[in-house]
Parts: sequence; C-alpha cells; structure tokens
Amino acid sequence: MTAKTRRLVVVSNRVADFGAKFQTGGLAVALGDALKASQGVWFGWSGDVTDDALRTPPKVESISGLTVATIDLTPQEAEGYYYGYANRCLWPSLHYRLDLAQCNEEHNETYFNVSARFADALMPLVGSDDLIWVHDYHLIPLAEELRGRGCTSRIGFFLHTPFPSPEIFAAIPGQKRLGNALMVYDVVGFQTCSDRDNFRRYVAASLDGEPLHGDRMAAQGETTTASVFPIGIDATAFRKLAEAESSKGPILPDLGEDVKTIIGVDRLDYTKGLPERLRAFEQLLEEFPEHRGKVRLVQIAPPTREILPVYQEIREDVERLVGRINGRFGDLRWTPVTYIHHGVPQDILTRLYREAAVGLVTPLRDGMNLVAKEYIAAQAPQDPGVLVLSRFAGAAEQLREALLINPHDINEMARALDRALTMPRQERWARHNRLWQRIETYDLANWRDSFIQSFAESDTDPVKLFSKKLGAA
Ligand code: GDG
Repeated sequence: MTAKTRRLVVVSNRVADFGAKFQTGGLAVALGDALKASQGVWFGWSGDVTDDALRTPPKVESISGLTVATIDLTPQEAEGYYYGYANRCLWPSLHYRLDLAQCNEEHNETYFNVSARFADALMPLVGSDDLIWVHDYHLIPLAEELRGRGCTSRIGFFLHTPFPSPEIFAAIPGQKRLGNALMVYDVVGFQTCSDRDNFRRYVAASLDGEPLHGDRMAAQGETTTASVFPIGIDATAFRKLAEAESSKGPILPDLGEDVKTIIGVDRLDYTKGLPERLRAFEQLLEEFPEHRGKVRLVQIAPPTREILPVYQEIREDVERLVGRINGRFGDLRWTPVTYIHHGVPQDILTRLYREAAVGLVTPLRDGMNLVAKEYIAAQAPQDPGVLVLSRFAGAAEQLREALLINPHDINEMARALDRALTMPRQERWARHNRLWQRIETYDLANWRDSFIQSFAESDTDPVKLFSKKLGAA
C-alpha cells in the first residue's frame, strides 16, 4: 500500500466545525479539504467541558464524507492542558515570549495526561496501515502514548508554530520530556528551514543527539526525520474566488478614487504585533502628512482565548491605540482606522484583500502566516497591491519579494508603508508575479502530499516499535 492510498487519521486539539459559517483558525482552514480527500478520520477535543468527561465514550459522527471523532474534557483537564500548559506556557515560549510564559508542574502533568486520554480513545479507531498525522504543540506526547499502547501505524507530527532557538526551548520547564516525546515520531515537520535547524541544534545540545543521513537524526535511543513542509493555501481557488467577488464592486464606503486601503487580518493575539502595527500607521500619518485623508487601515481582529488576562490586555492596548489615532487624525469625513473585533465571512474577507492596496502582515513571530498568502492570491494580477511582511513570519522565508520589515521597528514599518502606497505599477507587478508563482507551486495540496510522502520515506524502526511494546506490557 502506498502512502497516498492509506487512510489518514488527523489528530488536533480541536476538530474543525464543518457547520460553521466561516473558519478563523489557520489549522481549520488548512486541513478541511486535505482530510476530505482521503476519507479519513479527524480526532480531537469537542470543545465541551463536562464533569463526567472521563466516563463519556468518544462521539463518532460522519460529516461531509469524513469521520469526526471527539472527546470532552473535564474542567480540570481543560484548565491544566489547554488554558494552562498549552496556552499559558507553550504558546508564548514557542513564540519567544518567555516573559509571558507561566509554566506550572500541575498543568504540565495534566498536559501529558490528556495525551494519554487521547491515545486511549484513539487506539480503537486506527488500523495498522493508517497514517496518523498529529498537529501542533498541544499534543506533543501523543506518539509516545500511542506506541506505549502497541500502535504500529506510522505517526507524524507537524508544528504550526515556530520552533524557537535552542536556548529558548531549553528554558521551558520540563523541556526534555517534550524533546524526547518529539523524537518518538517517525516524521517531525516544521514550517521553515530555520525552525528545523533550531530543532536539530536543540536535539544535539540538550538531548545528546546526532545527525544521521539526510533529515534523519538520533537521540535518546530514538530516530526521527526532521523536515520542512511550508504550509500553503489553495491559491488557485482563492484567486478564482477573489475574481468572482471583485465583479460585485467595492465593499468599503467610497471616499474618493485616490483613497487607498491597507488591510490587516489577525486573531487578536499578542504574537501578531498589532500595537506595533498601529503605531507604525500612526507614524506614517505623522511623518508623511501627504497620506492624511488618503489612506485607511482596515483591521479585522477576531477574538481569541479571551479567558486569559494577557489577551484582555492586548485587546485594551489595541482599542486604546485605535481610539487615539482616530481622535488625533480623523475628521468628520475620514476615519483613519476601521477596527472590527469579530470574524467576517470568507467572501467579504476576499473582497477586502482584493480592494486593499497594501496587505500589512507584521507578526512579532509566526509559524507561517496564511493571511500573507491569501492577500497575494486575492490580488488582480495586472494591478496588484503590495505585501508588507514581517521578517519573523515563517512566510518571509518563501515570500522574499514582499517588503520585508522588522515589526519592532516602527519607523522602518512606516517607511515601508509609504513605499508600498507609492510603488509604481511595474514594480508591484514584478514583485507580485514572483510571489504568486511561489504560492501557486507550494500550495496546500503540495504541503499535504509532501508530508504524506515523507511518512512513506521515513523508516519505521522495528526495534523501536518492539521495545515500546515491551515497555507497555
Ligand atoms: C497557526 C499559526 C500558521 C482570520 N480572521 C478571519 C479569518 N481568518 C483566517 C485567515 C487565515 C487564518 O484565519 C489565520 O491563519 P494564520 O496563519 O494567519 O494564523 P493562526 O491562526 O495563528 O494559525 C500560523 C497557521 O497555524 C497554519 O499553519 O500559518 O503561523 O499561528 O486563513 O484568513 N477568516 C475569515 N474571517 C475572519 O474574520 N473568514
């Protein structure tokens, strides 16, 4: 059986809500179609928190041609695993924000226990020929738990976030247990070469690992393949949707032909650099007064993880800055910043991208950033807008013809915005042409197929499986 004909089992913290009007998470957007193609199973947390979750069997449903299986979590599990270790400790650490990381031992223990619960519920649903593809930092220990229960399927892991420099990763309390758990996977996938190289350096420095041939590496009696799979979008479908939507005419209020739009679209997360971006826009209006009344920033910022205080703080910061800029520069006719703190449907989003002269994507750190790719795909090929992109987004490794900026440098961003707003059409066209070719080649299907192919190429080490089974007995 080839890797392509095997059934795919995707495991992630949450499964996509196929009934939802629109998806706002990168993972959900990326995987929906990929999974349907293999008639696979998507397994994850239902999002429900119930007192009797430990006694409730997994819920298995058939939705749009694929099987979706979910379990509930107890309040203590949701707090320790999801809000605690995953989102208070791992998320900031992986994005270089050790200053925000709150790592406590009880949460850490719950995090590992939830992977064990996932493994218990998943085992009856997988066959030995299935490819199990685990997503993201919530579930790093899952392969170890599955192997301990005798699972002989190929198991791969893809990290959607950055893998930080080894010094940062080594500072996470309990990091060795995470590092060792990653080594149990047959394949560990990263968004960029820089993430993969950070992982290799971490394994060498902290786990006494050594490189083998190609992408293979060994440490602590385990071997894995650490490779790069930059996630993409369905670029052609996105372009077609944008073309169809553009025939409906402008969606933003008409302020006159010479008024340009800058678009930002981000979950309201502190990694996305929204306060810095707003300050850069303010600086643009300050330093280049010719843009006053001639440019508007439309920022879509749907809420995320609002239960955590740090997310309430970032929202307050953003809203204070929006108010300040609008109060300082706006007049009765022109409001410089349009800020929307809820999700908008996909068709509206696509029209906004198409209408905007500048796509402003300035995360302080990001695994990839799909918004950057969506903005490129939505542009009119003969008269495209300009992408201004953070050097610290994974996407910058591929999208070199964007105007790359340091998101911590407000003045540099303001100057890049001025350059983007005044860039001649010929240069816009040349840059966009190259960017389009790259996102069209390295699209979503390419990402999925390359990852699945890598399962087939990675040798599952029979000794490793045998010893794990003995360990479980
Ligand atoms: C993680 C990593 C990595 C957002 N608002 C609306 C909306 N969205 C859609 C966007 C885009 C997706 O959500 C966001 O994807 P990103 O890649 O920008 O960011 P994360 O959510 O942080 O995703 C990231 C990604 O996983 C994939 O691996 O790139 O680095 O952090 O598709 O369009 N969609 C709609 N309305 C909204 O208001 N319809």
